Amino acid sequence: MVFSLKKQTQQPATEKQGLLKRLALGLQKTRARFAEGVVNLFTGKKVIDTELIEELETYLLSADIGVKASQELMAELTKQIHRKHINDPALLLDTLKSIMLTMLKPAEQPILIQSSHQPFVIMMVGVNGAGKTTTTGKITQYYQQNGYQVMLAAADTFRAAAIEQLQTWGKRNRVPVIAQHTGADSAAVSFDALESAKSKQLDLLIIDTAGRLHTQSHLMDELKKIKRVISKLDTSAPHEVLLVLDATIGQNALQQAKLFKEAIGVTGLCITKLDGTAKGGIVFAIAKEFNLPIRFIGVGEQVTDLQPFIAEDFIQALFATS
Ligand SMILES: Nc1nc2c(ncn2[C@@H]2O[C@H](COP(=O)(O)OP(=O)(O)OP(=O)(O)O)[C@@H](O)[C@H]2O)c(=O)[nH]1
Ligand SMILES: [Mg+2]
Repeated sequence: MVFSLKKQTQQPATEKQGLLKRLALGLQKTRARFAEGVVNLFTGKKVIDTELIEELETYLLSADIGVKASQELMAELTKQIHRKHINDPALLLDTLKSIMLTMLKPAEQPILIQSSHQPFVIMMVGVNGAGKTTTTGKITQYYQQNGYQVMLAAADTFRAAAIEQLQTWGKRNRVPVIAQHTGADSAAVSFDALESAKSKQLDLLIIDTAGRLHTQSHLMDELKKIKRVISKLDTSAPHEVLLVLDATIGQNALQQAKLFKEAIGVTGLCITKLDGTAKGGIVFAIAKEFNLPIRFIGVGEQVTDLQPFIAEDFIQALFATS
């Protein structure tokens, strides 16, 4: 049986409104640089001419949407202008939004937690400071609220502070954290955690790993070792390798995603710190360049600032008017 959320509860409208508000707040910087400029451009011009098209492209690039995604958006927009005989710039906005939505939609794929995997194992990976541990904590709460029993594994054994940071999240959410001493073998910690989660029949095990550069091959090998060792207990584990990408690095995120994907087989992405950047357009570049689901996005420090990626909500928040 496959289900995305255990408790199939209807999300109350007020809660949904609250999340949309947080999302809009989190995308403020990208909206200020990009969306507001585009809206002004479309409402301020009388005709659709080359100048307008060029200005639009500049806005797209300034938000780090990237060359490939910008070109595709522009080509599709030009096509629709001709096909639908649009000659009023004010009518372009809805067309642009719907083209953007089409680009993002394939990346909207929540993690499908399968009850046949007990536990379902998520492994968090990414460079230093991308937001892996914080995201682990927030995801824990998200899944708990949806009826799952969660366990955490402190496989970042480099620093004592890293273990403590995860333990704090564990205490906060009242979930067990399997940890060893600093310098312990991260694969051994992960193995122990999976064994324990299995015996306790928990639903979800999240393994927090140490930050590493995609160029450090010995550290990438360590991730491969974790995968190899836990697969001895469950041949299908890990069921999700979630790459956490920091949005503030803009286009560099593309290179990170490419190399992590090649090295260890990433199955999903989480894009954090969208609140700290005007480069939120990177979400489009990532959706365009990679055939990878964007599972979650982070738009702030609070727990509700980590949200499942929903393409419609993202566009709505990006162009929110107040
Ligand atoms: N503003 C903002 N800050 C975030 C977001 N996600 C994470 N952070 C912050 O980013 C910083 C680094 O987060 P960590 O979770 O410790 O990052 P990490 O990837 O585990 O780092 P290492 O373990 O050192 O590799 C923390 O101060 C987080 O609060 C986000 O969506 N928005
Ligand atoms: Mg960490």
